[in-house]
Amino acid sequence: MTDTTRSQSAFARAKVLMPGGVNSPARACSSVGVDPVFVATGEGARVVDVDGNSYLDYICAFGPLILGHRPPEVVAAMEAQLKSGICFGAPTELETALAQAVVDAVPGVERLRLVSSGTEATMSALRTARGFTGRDKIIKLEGNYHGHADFLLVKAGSGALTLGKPSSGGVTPGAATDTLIAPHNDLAAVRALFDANPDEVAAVIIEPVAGNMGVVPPNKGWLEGLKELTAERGALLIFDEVMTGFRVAMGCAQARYGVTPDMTCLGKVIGGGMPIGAYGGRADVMRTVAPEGPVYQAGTNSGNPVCVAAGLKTLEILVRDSVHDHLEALGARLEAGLRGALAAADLPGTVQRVGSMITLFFTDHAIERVDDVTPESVERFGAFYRAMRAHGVMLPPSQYEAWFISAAHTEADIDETIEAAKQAILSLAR
Ligand code: KE4
Repeated sequence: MTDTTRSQSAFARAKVLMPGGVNSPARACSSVGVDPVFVATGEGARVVDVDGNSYLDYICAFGPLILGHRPPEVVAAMEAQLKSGICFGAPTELETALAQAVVDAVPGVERLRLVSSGTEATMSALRTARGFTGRDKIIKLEGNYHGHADFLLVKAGSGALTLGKPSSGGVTPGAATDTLIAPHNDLAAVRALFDANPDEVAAVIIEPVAGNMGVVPPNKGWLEGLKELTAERGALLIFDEVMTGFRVAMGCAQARYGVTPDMTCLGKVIGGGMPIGAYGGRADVMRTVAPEGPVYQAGTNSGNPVCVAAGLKTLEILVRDSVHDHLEALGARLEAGLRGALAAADLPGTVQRVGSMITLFFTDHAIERVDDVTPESVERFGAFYRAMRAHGVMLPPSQYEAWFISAAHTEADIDETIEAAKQAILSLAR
């Protein structure tokens, strides 16, 4: 039995001061029937908790740590920047360099604005789309999570779904009134919303590979159909690539699937673990953003040089070391191992993966939309999570999250994970 004495007292103290003892509900472990452990250090593919227990880490900070914990060259780049300054409230050439790297890599981004989180990126992209089109309504897909802006916390995924509150308290009817919802992977339903709201929809925002209801790849024709439909109806197509950006390919999901959106939201990987976000797209659309245009958006830490230095070095390493090829191989190895573990235990399960994002669902059917996830799967995932943590493997604590593999993971780590999964799944099958 893993000793978690110090984590338990740390959790007790934290809960006095912070709601749920966490600074993000996604960390609360509320749906997996166990308390969170408090992390002391991270190195490479591993984290160590305050009781000294070591775990192979597949949270990877929910995506940013594509190179693993404390990659030496990224840490060195941050330390070097610190010798010049932390933040200035004035432009730096570093920001221009990161903007150039994103524009060079991402098909749909001609110009962009750096911000400090994925929430800021999506919120600002949608304000820009509304300013550019002069239209009020937006379409989002059920189970997609785009951060916690009021009008996006409607049928949201990730922690909102995990807590069973996909539409948040405190969001007024007025705030959500222009947010239209369709089931994910359902083009007819999106078309029907356009038909019912002619010339009123500013944008469709979508996770091109959904990661916030677990990993749900796009059905054949889904992305292409949305591109065609939005163009036909005068709306903008926004890919929320906060999670998939530079994770599933250097050109993001839009390059992997060959569908170029009008706008793109980024975060996570482009900050190398530091707070960051970005929104960008067609040059004509981005001219709508202040100070060039009427859509206001600002931020004290936007383009923070230390964050940008970490992100720039991360993107450089992704290319130099062909990291995505390595991640694809590790992802395929883990996927095959999990499928083998389910078959050996004769337990129903579905493994869904895109590159180094992967989720094991305890269902006997594929997951194409959020309603395909069953209460039994959520329950069984909780038991699986607890068993895996007991075997020294740290998964994101929800059936509705993606697991992330980093460049620091090795084949041996993957094989150790598969062995742990075999034991965990066998314990479920009993
Ligand atoms: P942040 O505001 O958390 O930086 O980004 C919001 C966001 C936007 N779009 C997508 C596709 C996202 O996945 C996210 C954030 N992802 C969650 C994990 N599923 C972050 C973890 C958390 O909320 O603590």
